[in-house]
Amino acid sequence: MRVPVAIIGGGPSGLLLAQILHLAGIESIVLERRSRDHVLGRIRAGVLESGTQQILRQAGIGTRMDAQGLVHDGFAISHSGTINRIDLRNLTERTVLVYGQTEVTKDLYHARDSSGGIVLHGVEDVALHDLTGDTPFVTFCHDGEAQRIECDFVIGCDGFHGPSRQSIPADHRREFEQVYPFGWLGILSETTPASDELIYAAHDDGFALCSLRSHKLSRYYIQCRTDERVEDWSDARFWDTLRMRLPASVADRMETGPSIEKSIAPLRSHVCETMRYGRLFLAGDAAHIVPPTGAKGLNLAAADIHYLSEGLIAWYGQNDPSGLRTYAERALARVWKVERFSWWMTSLLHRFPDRPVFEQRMQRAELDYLAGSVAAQMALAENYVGLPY
Ligand code: RFL
Ligand code: PHB
Repeated sequence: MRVPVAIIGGGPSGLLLAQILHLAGIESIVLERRSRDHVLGRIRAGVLESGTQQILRQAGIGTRMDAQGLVHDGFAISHSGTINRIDLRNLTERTVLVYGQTEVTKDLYHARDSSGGIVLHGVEDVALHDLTGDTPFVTFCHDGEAQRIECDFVIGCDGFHGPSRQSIPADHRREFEQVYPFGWLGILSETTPASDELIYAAHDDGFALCSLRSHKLSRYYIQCRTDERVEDWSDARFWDTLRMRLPASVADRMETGPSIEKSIAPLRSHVCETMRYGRLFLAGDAAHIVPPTGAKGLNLAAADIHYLSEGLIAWYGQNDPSGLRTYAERALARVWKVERFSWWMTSLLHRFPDRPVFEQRMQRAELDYLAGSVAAQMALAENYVGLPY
């Protein structure tokens, strides 16, 4: 089988690229290890920058997002019994949209089905070959049969654990990583959200976040230890810990109920340089991970796909290789800025187990400074709504 573009991974990065290429008349195939139900069952990101919304609209999948997404003009940061609002709209004249990754992925699958594009689910043993030649190929197993796809380009959209990044020889890539000494325990519950806007709470006991998916569906996170298991956390224990970490005015009127999903995510920062090797291009979590505190992972994945699709469209449309040649450089320039912001927000709001007392005081001083300085709030807000393209 031969297809112009072989995409490994059917998460948001892979599906978005397939959709944009389809609109430009470029055929692709998406190879996904998991079932569609599994991909759609993963509860992840919730906040879309305005630039990401624009990319999704241009890709023709903005209708449901615009109808059902919740526009957020600001969010709150609480610490030491105080709550301070970051007024995104006033500070930046921009806003963010609360619309779950699950919904974005659903919209992308729907578009893929409507266009008759192929997503092969349940593929195993994906391997990438001849990446520095003119006709790379991908081998894999599907329905018990060995298969081979020849293509012009292989796009690695297979997340942090996928095989694409590892296919770049070690002496051609440099990886930068920081693993944080805590994770996030998240739950979804059919309860009225504690607040119309997100609340990021820094507390001596640990970080907490109140988020939502709709007026009836709440998403909450609490910082937990990396060695903890979901089974150790009953719903009652989760709610007690969450309430303790929130300002009393919020905790006292909070609706609680059974969780319908509960999971623990480790936190890491990771960047792979380069994002290109011959005819292999990496995008999204395959190339970089940010801790979720700044709500940036999905947005950064959409930015990669924006740059990469421009390069591929110029290659096929005008025989112009410049976009592909500069892809890694362009994408990484944004990646590092977003890594910095996500790392900063994580450091500001979490309790680090071994942080020296002096640094704990620095953290508190920074939170106080942020609460009282429009300039500091502006720096936070312009990153949160998304750096310009
Ligand atoms: P994904 O979503 O991991 O998809 C990769 C796909 O590749 C498949 N795959 C393979 N397929 C074939 N063969 C193999 N050998 C394969 N190995 C893997 C996988 O099954 C999967 O389907 O990466 P992608 O597409 O780059 O998308 C990235 C985003 O999913 C991620 O950055 C965000 O979810 C991060 N994130 C957030 N991002 C935001 O922008 N805003 C947020 O508010 C936000 N909150 C979050 C988050 C991530 C979280 N977790 C669980 C890490 C909150 C959390 C808790
Ligand atoms: C979410 O709603 O899942 C969410 C929101 C904001 C974040 C991270 C996750 O920073």
